[in-house]
Amino acid sequence: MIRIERVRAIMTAPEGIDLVIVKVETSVDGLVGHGCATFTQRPSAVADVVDRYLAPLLAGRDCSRIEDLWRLMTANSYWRGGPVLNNAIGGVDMALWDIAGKRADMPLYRMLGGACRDRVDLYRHADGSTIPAVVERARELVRAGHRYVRCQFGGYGSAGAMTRSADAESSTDSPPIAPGPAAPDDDRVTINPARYMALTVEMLQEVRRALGPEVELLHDIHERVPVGELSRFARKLDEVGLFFLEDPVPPDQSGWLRAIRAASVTPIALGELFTTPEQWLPIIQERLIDFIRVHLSDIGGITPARKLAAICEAYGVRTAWHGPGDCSPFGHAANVHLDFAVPNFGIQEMYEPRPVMRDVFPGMLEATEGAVLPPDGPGLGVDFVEEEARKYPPKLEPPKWTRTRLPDGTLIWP
Ligand code: GCO
Ligand code: MG
Repeated sequence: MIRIERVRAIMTAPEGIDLVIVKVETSVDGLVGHGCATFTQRPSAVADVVDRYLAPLLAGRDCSRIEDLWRLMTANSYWRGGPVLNNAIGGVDMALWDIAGKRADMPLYRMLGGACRDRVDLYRHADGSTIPAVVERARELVRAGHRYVRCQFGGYGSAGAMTRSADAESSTDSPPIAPGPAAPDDDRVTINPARYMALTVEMLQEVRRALGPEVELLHDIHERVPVGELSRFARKLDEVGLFFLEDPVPPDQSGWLRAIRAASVTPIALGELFTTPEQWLPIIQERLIDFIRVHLSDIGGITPARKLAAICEAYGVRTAWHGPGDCSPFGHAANVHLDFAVPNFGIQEMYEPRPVMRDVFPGMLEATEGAVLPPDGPGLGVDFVEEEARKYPPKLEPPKWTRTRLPDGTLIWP
């Protein structure tokens, strides 16, 4: 039996975004696994759960009993769930799958049933503070081979969108555009939902005109609009023919999906903020969403995500796992392995990493012409150079964009 010897969390920020990596060492010299436990808003809380609670719980146990260990880690706190506990468990879970793949000398997707497709298509973000800038960026992505492009005008909620020169002044208050959480921002940032919706419809129509009918367009509302106004907005977007509209409602307002569905035919992707089955089961069973886009480590890793994918398959819902900048290459790899293995894959979000990431995470999955090919290394297929990671200490400063307000000062509730 191969035992778990040591479990540790390592925080690092090579791109200025705090990442949390979990490293699991085993009784076999050199046999280690890694996982992503990134909760960039509260990284040290996750690291503490890993180091103080999960490490002693797991030491000495059989590393092959992934399902049982997942249940043990989850039941062990008695009160369960939430992004802190789930990320800690999710990071360990990915590391255990990584180890299982290395032992079998197989890439993870082959252990999960093998490839259902030859490549995994990705979407990247075309962001800009003017409509021509968004169109130009979208064109560049298409020229580089992308078939799916997500378009945002002036950041989430369009606070930084410039339509007249007078707007340029206020553009310094612009909220970050993805992978934005690390960008500077403060409480003064406000969003005007009516302006955002009008500008976004105009922007998406422009992009559609410029790129033609074949490119798939996506847009992230990022829970920035009062829920009662979403039906009208979604209906206006119907003529653009979006691939999907992302995260219209916060997790506690899923009841509004029925109204949006009734008003519009635009497909809906939801769930980057979900952490528990109670949040996704009813809306999948009622077919109120077309795509599930949970963040793998936020729901507890690969073990629960496989089950979620299978439930979605039964209801005709496709996957679109969350793949932002605040997700390490281990998290992106876990997404992609599942993307290959599940029949109901929809699309994968993957941000474009900076070159420094290759020094810290050798072998990280890279995209060519808008897609990733089947990874061939065993397990997740990504490595980790701890000494490099230590050169980029975490900032431990929560991003400020969650302080965004409406013009009257009301806090936005994402
Ligand atoms: C997306 C996102 C992210 C989130 C971020 C929060 O990629 O669709 O909405 O950019 O804002 O992950 O930390
Ligand atoms: Mg999003």
